Amino acid sequence: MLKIWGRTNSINVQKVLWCCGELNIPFERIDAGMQFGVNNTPAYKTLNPNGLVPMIEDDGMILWESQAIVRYLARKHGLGSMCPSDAKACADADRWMDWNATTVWPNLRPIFWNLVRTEPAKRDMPLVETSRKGLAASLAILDAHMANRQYVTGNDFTMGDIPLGVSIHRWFNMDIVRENLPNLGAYYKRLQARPAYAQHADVPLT
Ligand SMILES: N[C@@H](CCC(=O)N[C@@H](CS)C(=O)NCC(=O)O)C(=O)O
Repeated sequence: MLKIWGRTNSINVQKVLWCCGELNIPFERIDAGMQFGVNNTPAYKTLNPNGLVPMIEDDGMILWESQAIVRYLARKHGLGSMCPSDAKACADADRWMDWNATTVWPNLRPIFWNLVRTEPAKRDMPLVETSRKGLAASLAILDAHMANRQYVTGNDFTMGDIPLGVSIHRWFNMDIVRENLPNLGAYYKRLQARPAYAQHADVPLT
């Protein structure tokens, strides 16, 4: 059975858990990271020298990097649906996954870490505000894109929605000023109606 190492409150682990839920892939999960440790043990670092979660073991293969894991599982279990079989449609999903990692996440991460995982007296609020503005500018691009589609690549759910889905959940649930992005709000509601998203991604921020 697929084995997943990672704590359930990690944004990168949530991508993998949600993906498994969408594809009905049975898995065994081992708590690892932060208070659980495990990821810093020599045994773990032999498998993943970065000492980070998530990591999976599937049919004897070890794989780390959340988006590589999502792409692998989607291709293996959801070719033609979660992983579009058409090269152009697949590139479109890939593009939004990369855009999330390179454009959304660098601004989202400092807001999340300061507001959710740092005690008030130690928060870097000027950084939170700069990042919040940068994030809002990126999400305005996504909002405009979502004006005439159900999911990020069109009217079907694909792996392209997974990294964006976990990011927008944080944006909608952090204690920040949010610009009015109605198409993004509708997209979030659509994702919330998916049982696997509700179970693994749309959960309290900790
Ligand atoms: N690029 C990696 C980043 C992995 C990463 O930063 N994981 C964090 C959790 S989101 C981690 O392992 N932090 C250390 C810990 O939990 O102890 C991926 O997408 O998988």
